[in-house]
Amino acid sequence: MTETPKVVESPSRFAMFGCGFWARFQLAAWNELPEVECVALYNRTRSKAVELAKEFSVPNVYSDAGELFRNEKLDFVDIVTDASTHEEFLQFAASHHVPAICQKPFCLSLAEAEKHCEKFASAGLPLFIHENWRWQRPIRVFARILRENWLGTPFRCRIDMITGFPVFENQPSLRNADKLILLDLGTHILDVARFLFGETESLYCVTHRVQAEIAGEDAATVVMNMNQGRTTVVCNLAYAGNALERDPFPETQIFVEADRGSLELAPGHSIRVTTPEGTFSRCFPPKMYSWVDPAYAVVQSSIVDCHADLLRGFREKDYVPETCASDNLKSLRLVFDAYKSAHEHSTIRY
Ligand code: 89V
Repeated sequence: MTETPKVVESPSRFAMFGCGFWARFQLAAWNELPEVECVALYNRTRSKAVELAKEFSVPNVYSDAGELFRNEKLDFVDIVTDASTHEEFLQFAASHHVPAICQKPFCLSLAEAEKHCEKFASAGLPLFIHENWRWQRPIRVFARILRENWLGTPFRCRIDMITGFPVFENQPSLRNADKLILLDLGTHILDVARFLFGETESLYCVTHRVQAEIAGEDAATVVMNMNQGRTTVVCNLAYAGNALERDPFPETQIFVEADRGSLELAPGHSIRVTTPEGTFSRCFPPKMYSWVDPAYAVVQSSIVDCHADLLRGFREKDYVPETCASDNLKSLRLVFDAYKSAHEHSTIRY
């Protein structure tokens, strides 16, 4: 599937669909970028859109998506609703010939995601996925060090995101999600694994539900063979880290062992390079925008850099953003294959 010609010129007028927990941060992050204007907000419950529109001076509010598309002149849409409604809004965007950004997880099945990729590509419309985790500052630095090859060939990597943070308080729908941690967090972490090591040769996954009162799995371990068979990558995910001495939320911890040394992303955004000569370490904290919640900073700040990359994808003719839909499809495939592996106790080979 090839990426598509660009249709957006700056300044860019967009509408946002969804006014839940993430919408406020999404809008604040758009405000950090020049010549982007949110001209309309949609929410099923109109009052929530009215409230957010007032806070961000957005001129128009809708609870009818068809009406919004008929009335507004848009350069793109930003879909921030939960994944169960992505289908509906992507259909609207495609039929009105409007480029789209869709929040992760892109879709609730791979077939659905593939269908949208094909539909947008054949209409010559850009479709990008808002996958921000790989845009976290410490993860960008980590990837750069790995690529600069200070450490030789990696043979093992552990990526941990284990927390007891009350994620259901901010995002109550996650409590009822029958697919939970792999779809909500695994989309991010498996995408980071691809960002660091490229494509996967095989995958095995085990899942658990630790908290009895939720619908889905809240712990998962995914073991992958990556980097052309050279590196075993283990992703440990849990929203049920109930006995942690220090809860690292929302920091990802990464440890890479290579033939000439090791590289660690440790709590406090500390990057530590260890070779036979000793350990070199430095902290790479996120940029603290006025609107970020300090308890969520490294994640929320990364939204700005993710937006900037997607915007560049709309504005520059030959630029394909890192998290365009056809690339994100590869991360999403790992998520659904992880469910398959856990269900069948089987190894998935590519
Ligand atoms: O960023 C996310 O996708 C959220 C999390 C709880 C990890 O912040 O769901």
